[in-house]
Amino acid sequence: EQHTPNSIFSRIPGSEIPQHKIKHSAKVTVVGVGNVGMACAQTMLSAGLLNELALVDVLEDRLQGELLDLQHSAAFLPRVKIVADTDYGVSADSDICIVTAGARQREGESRIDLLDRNVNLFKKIIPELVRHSPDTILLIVSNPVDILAYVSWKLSGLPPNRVIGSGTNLDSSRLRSLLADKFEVSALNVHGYIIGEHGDNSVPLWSSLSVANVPVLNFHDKKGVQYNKETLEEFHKAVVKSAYEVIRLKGYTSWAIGFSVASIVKSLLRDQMHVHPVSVLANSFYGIDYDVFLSLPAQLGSAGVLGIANLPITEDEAQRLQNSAKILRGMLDKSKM
Ligand code: 6V0
Repeated sequence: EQHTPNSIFSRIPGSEIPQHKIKHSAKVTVVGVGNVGMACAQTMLSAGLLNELALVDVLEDRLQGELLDLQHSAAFLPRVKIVADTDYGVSADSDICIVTAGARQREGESRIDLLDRNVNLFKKIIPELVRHSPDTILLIVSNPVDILAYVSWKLSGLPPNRVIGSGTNLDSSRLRSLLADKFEVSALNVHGYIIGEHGDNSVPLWSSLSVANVPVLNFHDKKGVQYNKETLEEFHKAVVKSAYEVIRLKGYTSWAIGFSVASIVKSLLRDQMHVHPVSVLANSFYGIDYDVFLSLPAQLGSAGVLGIANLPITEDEAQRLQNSAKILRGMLDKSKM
């Protein structure tokens, strides 16, 4: 496979030749009907993206309660078939399977122990999903999302274009909304990516950040504040802190991740070819030469990941990205995969 860094997009080696299918009927499964799973379901339903929604969880009562509650909204939504079961048969023939199931961190539990518990859950969940929907795209949301996306790729046997983690799509949106406030402009006109690991070790790309195509680095805002690297790093810190702040205040995060997932689902189902920073198999991109999942600017369509944008990034940004990759690979090597 030809990997040409001087083209705008390159396909992930090992991915399928994309078929651009217009789907007339879209089925999505959500595994895990907790705060995040239900925010995803609600946002996708409100956006009118689905013809069928399947919910799967291990908690029978919660599942049936959420099913009834959603079904009672029928008079306010386009017609959607909604089904729910603890049995994965209900997920059959899904175009996309979203996994938000997860164990929560116990007091005193290390990240790696939590990871091993989640890996054990995924060993049951992923093969079941793929058995019932061999043509599906997996969209992983559970944390640590980059690690679990890699685990899902391995467990599923799917080509890499059909395994995606929600990654830094959310972190990037948080950054864009902060800057939109400062520059008094729509967040849609703030163009920029946070890539790498979702969360604390994510990598902001200041060199390509722009507002309405004006590069932000070294420009001034209305109050005369110059946006140098140091100022911008404060924004990155605020982005990282904001997730903890939401959890401190309301106990979990849900709405923004719900909208983030719905935006990814829209690009996939409607073959939008839109670029999202999401977690993908990063081997052969940006100097990473081993298997690891982390967020890169990825073009998404009905075939999943169509290509990775070959953004020119600085030495420093590349270094941070490669460090992020090393940390993730180290966690994978330590886990009982
Ligand atoms: P939650 O409210 O505890 O929901 C988790 C759900 O998973 C519960 O309903 C469980 O019953 C269910 N579950 C557990 N085990 C299984 C299983 N084996 N099969 C099916 N269902 C199961 O958690 P919440 O919804 O708040 O968070 C879910 C996950 O999303 C966590 O891992 C979070 O860390 C992660 N998030 C990821 C984000 C991202 O940006 N990637 C953002 C927010 C949260």
